[in-house]
Amino acid sequence: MSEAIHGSFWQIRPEEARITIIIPTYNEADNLPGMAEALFDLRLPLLQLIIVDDNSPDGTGTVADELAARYNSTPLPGGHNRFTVIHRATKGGLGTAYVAGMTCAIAAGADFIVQMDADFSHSPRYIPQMLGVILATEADVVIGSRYVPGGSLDERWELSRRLLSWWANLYSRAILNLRIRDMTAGFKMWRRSALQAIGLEQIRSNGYSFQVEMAYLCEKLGFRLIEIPIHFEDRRIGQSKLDVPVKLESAWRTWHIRWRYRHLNRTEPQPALRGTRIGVDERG
Ligand SMILES: Nc1nc2c(ncn2[C@@H]2O[C@H](COP(=O)(O)OP(=O)(O)OP(=O)(O)O)[C@@H](O)[C@H]2O)c(=O)[nH]1
Ligand SMILES: [Mg+2]
Repeated sequence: MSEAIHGSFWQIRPEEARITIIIPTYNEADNLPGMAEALFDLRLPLLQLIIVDDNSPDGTGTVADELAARYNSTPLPGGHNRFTVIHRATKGGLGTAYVAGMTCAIAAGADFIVQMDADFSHSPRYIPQMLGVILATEADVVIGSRYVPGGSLDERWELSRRLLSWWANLYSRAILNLRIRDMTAGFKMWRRSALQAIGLEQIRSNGYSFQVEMAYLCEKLGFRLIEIPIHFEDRRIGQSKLDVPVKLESAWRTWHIRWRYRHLNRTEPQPALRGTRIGVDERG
């Protein structure tokens, strides 16, 4: 962790933050160049990007390698690469891809880690705002939320997708007794220490239930979390990977999470941050 983090971390300026973005990809060759450009255009000079590609049939892995060669021709201070590609042999699911990317980011010394989709549903323009919030509030995790006041969904999202998202949130919040509004949010900024406290090696979710398992651990471990509103856009190009096996895993995994962590008692967040949670009702 950088020297600045050891001191009073609200004195870190955003441009000094070692921030790593993790994007899992499966058939995102058409989205990736534009996404990489948008990310490196943010005024965050120490930003690093990790792509975790599962041997995508559309050649996303090759596109990623070409982009890496281009962006790494101007390395960061200290010789760090801006762009890393993790190649996995087969489609292993979103959750395991994130664990691989996050583990790599922590090992490489990232202070802040962002998880997001490749398809522009999560706009890079929110990243400086998330960073500002995490620096100013001492939050452990900032969630880009569709379901707090001010958050919204693309009008092009079909009714069936809206209902599925609404149901998934209600289902997981009720079974796991959680307060987070957007339980399935895939756009989050983590403080390094929070991911280390979770212990990524214990995560069992393969697919989208990864988001729910991580949200559950955040609340149970008493992390200081803030949901900020985002506008969630429909994917720009390509196909959704939300297939039936992934939906089924999400349904049964919620019960598995409840059973697996049944001995974990809820820890309340530090009093300093009480009342600063956005869109989170303070029950109990
Ligand atoms: N490496 C890897 N990436 C995946 C896998 N499944 C999904 N992804 C990526 O994870 C991100 C989220 O998947 P999406 O298909 O966009 O899922 P979604 O956002 O729920 O659905 P749409 O945006 O409607 O397509 C995207 O960047 C995908 O390419 C996987 O098995 N392995
Ligand atoms: Mg998406």
